[in-house]
Amino acid sequence: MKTMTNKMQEAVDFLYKYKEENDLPQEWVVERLREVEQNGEYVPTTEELVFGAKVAWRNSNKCIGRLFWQSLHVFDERTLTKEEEVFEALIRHIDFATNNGKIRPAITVFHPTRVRIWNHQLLRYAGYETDNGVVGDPHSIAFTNVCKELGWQSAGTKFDILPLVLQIDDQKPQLFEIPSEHVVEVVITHPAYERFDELELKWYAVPIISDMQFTCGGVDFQAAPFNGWYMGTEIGARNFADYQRYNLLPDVADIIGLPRDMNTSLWKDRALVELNIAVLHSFKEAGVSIVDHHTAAQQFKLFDEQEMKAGRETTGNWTWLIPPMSPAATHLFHQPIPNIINKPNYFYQKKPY
Ligand code: HEM
Ligand code: NRG
Repeated sequence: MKTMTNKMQEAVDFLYKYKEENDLPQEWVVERLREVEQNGEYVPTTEELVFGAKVAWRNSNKCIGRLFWQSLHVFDERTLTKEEEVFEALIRHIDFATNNGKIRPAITVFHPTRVRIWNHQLLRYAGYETDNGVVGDPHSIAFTNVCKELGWQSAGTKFDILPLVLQIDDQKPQLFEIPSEHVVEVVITHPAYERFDELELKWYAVPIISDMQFTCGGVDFQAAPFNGWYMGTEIGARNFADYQRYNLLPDVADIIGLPRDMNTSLWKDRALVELNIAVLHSFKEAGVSIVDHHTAAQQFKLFDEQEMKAGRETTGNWTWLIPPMSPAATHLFHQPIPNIINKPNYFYQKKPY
C-alpha cells in the first residue's frame, strides 16, 4: 500500500471535516479526494477556504472572542502576485474591517508561499531608541529599524503608523505607506478626569494580525491577515500599561493625583482601572467597536455552550484566555480548559528579518 504524506493526510482529514459539518454525502468526499490525487496536491476551493478560515478561528485556543467564528468574512486573494496588488488588497481589507467603526471580522488569504507580509499587524506604531529613551511602541523597535533600512522616513512621534513591508518570492521587500484616510484612530479621554487629555494618547481602531501562518488541509498560508475588534484590556492593561511597552501607569497615577510611594496604596491597580475606563469610554464615544473583558468572558461562555451542543470539546489556552485585569472576576479563572491544538489553525512562523 502507498503511504500518505503528512500533508496529504491533513488534506484528507480536512475534507472529511468539511463533509461532516456541511452534511455532504460520502460520494462527495470520494470524488473530491480523487481530484486531489489527480492534481498531485491539495488546492482548497474558495468554499473550503472560507470554512477552513472560520474553523481555524474556532480552534484558536488563545482567543476569547470565538463566539463569532461563523461571521468571519473571507477574501480569497490567492491569485495576486505583485506587491502593488497585495497592497491594494490590504487597503480593501482595512476599509472593510474598519467599516466606519462598526468593525467586521475578516481575513484576506494570499498565495500560500509567494506572498509575505513583514509587519506584525497591518496597523501598528513605530518605536525608536533615542538618547532620551524609547519613543513610541518598544514592541516595534526591530521592525522599525528594518523599515528605516529599506528607506522609510519617519516623523519620530510616539504614534507613527508603520508602512507595510510586502515581499513576493525572494525579491526585495517593498515599502507602502498607508494613506491616513484609511486609518481610524481613537483619541483617549476619561469620562471624569479631564486632565487625561494631557497624556495625549490614542490607539488605532482595528487589530489586524499579519504575521501568523494559516494552516488548512495541509496547506500553510504565510500571508493571511485577520482581524476582529479589540478587548479593552489589550490596550489599557497591556499596550499602555506594560513596563516594556508604553509604561503609562506612573503618568496616569500623577494625573489623577495618586501618591506613588507605597505599594500598599494599590496606586498601580487604581491607575489601571482608570486607564481601562478611559479606553472603553473613548472607543464607545468614537463609535468604534470594542468589548470589555467581562462581556467577552460571558460571550466565551456562550461559545463553550454552543460547542458542547455541536458535540465538540472547547479547547483553550487558559493562560491567555483569562483577562489581564480582574481575571478572578470572570468565570474563566475558575474553569479548567484542555489546551489541545486542532487544525485548521493559526500558528506562529519565523520572522523574515
Ligand atoms: C488572541 C480577542 C477576533 C484569532 C486574542 C486575544 C484576545 C482576543 C483578547 C489575546 C490577545 C493578547 O493577549 O495579546 C478577540 C476579539 C475578537 C477576536 C474580541 C473580536 C471579534 C479574532 C479573529 C481571529 C482571532 C477574527 C482569527 C480569524 C486569534 C488568535 C489569537 C487571538 C490566533 C492568538 C494571537 C497570538 O498568539 O498572539 N483574541 N479576538 N481572533 N485571537 Fe482573537
Ligand atoms: N493584543 C494585540 C492584538 C492581539 C489580537 N487581538 C485581537 N484580535 N483582538 C494588541 O494589538 O493589543 N482580533 O483579531 O481581533
